[in-house]
Amino acid sequence: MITKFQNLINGKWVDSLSGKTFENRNPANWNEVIGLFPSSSVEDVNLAVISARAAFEKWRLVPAPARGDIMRKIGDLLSKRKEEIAREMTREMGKVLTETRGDVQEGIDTAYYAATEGRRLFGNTVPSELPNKFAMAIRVPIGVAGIITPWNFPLAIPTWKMFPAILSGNTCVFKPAVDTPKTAATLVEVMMEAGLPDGVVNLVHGKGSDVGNAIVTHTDVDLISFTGSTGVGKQLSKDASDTLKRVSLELGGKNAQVVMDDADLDLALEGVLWGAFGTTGQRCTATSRLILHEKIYDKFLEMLVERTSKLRLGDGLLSNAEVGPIINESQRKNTQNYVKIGIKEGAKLVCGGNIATGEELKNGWFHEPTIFSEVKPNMRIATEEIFGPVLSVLKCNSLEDGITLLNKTIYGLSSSLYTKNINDAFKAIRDIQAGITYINVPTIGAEAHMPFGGVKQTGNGHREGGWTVYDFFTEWKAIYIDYSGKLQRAQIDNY
Ligand code: UN1
Repeated sequence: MITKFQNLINGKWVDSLSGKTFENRNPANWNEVIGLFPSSSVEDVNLAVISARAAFEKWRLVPAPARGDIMRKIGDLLSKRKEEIAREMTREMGKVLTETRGDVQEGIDTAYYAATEGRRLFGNTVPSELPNKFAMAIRVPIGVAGIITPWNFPLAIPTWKMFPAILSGNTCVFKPAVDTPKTAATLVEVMMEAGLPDGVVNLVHGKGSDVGNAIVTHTDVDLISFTGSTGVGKQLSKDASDTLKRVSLELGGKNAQVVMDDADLDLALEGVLWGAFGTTGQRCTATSRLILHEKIYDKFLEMLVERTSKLRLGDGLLSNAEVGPIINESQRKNTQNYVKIGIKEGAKLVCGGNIATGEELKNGWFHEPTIFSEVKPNMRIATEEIFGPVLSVLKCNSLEDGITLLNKTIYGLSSSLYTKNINDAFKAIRDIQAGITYINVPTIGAEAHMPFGGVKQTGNGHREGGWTVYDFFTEWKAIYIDYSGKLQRAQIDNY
């Protein structure tokens, strides 16, 4: 018996109006169906937006500390259910259990941060230029937020967006990726159980071309927060411009780790293994390029290939698995395609490169962790986001050269430098073009209370995480109160 899931609109679980559904399968074993989910369309989105708009008129009046109390309960409930949600997430999208536990933890951290922000949401008071006049600026909620999220962090990323949105007094229409609808349903269930009023969060399952597009172009949706590919982000930005929505885009990356000749090589090795092959390379923060100083190039490459070839592929629920499957067939094809491109471009395939075989792997979308050496900066495998377990290795001859190579990309999300030289570290912090720079840390592992986002074509200037995301989900209102009892004209009566 296959479980059938529903949308959540105005606090009620409902089918899509068309009654159509889509299937969700386990990427480690495609014979296992996780469930059937509504294949929704524009009419379902319209109902969700009506619900969110009506809820907004009440929710915006709830004091922010009281909204924060609900966030705290959400954090408590997620903590209680952490293990269960992590297991279900691994079954749904494949990454290994230690990582899905981390994903849930990131959601818990975000909930507790939001809870405390309910007692901050600081504004500013400033002196007026006129006597007996008071000036302040406060943050106000904006309205209905469209939340469109990817499958690689099926719990954490929706919480990065929805918790600050809701804490700030907005309401949400949430469209999760079609590969991870179950985790999204669990998250929304937890949010409702914690006491959110009906309509504050609405969940609409379905494709980006149907549901996503309907949200983006809807005249009564005020803002969009999207994480996904740069291609989709660019189109989304155009589609949203007709209604002049505020849009936050978190897009692609081609993140590099630079290893200098003075680095602790064992540490740098652990870093790149985790950065490149954690989440099977499917993070926007994944290490996709490794830039090695020429003096340690051969030695480090040898160490890396030896360790990478021993990484254990497997169902993420098994305790010995280190690398799970790729999310789906088309992403695995995409990875295979880049392997072909790399070979054709003349890079040297030194590890992996194939679809994984083996009895326990044969029904999943597994792919060997793959390394190319002798990669040149202009090759497609050095410039395009692959979003799979493929690492391109380049050579540099100095810190400056390493940073120039690192910056040679249209993206700018995460970056990493391994060195023991403090002067080099600070020069790199100054000159690397990225939203996140790690020193002696891999390119992955951002913490929930820090700004998260990138420069160049990784985004459009907004940040998620910490205090910075609240700038996106609130509008500034400037307030003047004159208690002089007479008309005082700014810029005129005082000069
Ligand atoms: C993503 O890849 O989209 O920094 C998010 C990290 C995680 C978040 C990644 N905390 O790798």
